Amino acid sequence: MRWSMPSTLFAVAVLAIPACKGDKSLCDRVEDRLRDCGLLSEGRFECQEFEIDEWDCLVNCELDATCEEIRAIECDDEKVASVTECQQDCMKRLGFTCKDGSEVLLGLQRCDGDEDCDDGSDEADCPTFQCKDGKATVMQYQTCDWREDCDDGSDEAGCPGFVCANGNRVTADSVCNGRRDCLDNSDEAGCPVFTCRDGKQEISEALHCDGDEDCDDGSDEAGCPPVAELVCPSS
Ligand SMILES: [Ca+2]
Ligand SMILES: [Ca+2]
Ligand SMILES: [Ca+2]
Ligand SMILES: [Ca+2]
Repeated sequence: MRWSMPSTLFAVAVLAIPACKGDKSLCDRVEDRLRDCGLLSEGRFECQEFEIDEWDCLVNCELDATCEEIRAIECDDEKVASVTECQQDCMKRLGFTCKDGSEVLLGLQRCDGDEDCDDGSDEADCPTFQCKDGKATVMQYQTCDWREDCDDGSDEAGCPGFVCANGNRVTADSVCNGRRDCLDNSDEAGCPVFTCRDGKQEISEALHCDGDEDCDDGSDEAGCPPVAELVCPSS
């Protein structure tokens, strides 16, 4: 059986993922666990969250493991039976098993318009969306995919994201990220700024301590905490 995702804690930070559970975010819990086990260097833990139930479940399996087991997985790329079993259970419960039983996919790979199963069963019997004007029916996965598939554009109406001043839509995380995502730059309007050491140049606060020098004098990266890295004992 094949699995379609890597599943190590540190990959969370690199791949950028999951949802919140309880008071602490998954990223915080991953950071705490890696630190408790002495597997993380000092510094800012770079980790981004987004919501995939399976990922949350997969990571939790590893969070429950002992430090020794986590070290084996993260540093030595070893499989730990109890963690693997737990993760296979996550995929069975939350994922989609191809009809021919050959593969288990992430739930979001079901009806996403790409055939991921060899037998194409992940794209069979998928829901459709009726355009508001009643003229056409498109696939559900074509709603909120940033392309107008209905003549009246109703498949893209009311979708999440930020609507630019010119009416275009960009993802919610485009707002105040220091990059121009709307052609009219309205996604960066009124965002906090960082003043470079020369006192003249201003850049987006989002670019302060982001690892790249954006001020001409590089002062936006001066005195920033280092980025935490995975530490593997040499023994
Ligand atoms: Ca698919
Ligand atoms: Ca669309
Ligand atoms: Ca932006
Ligand atoms: Ca910077």
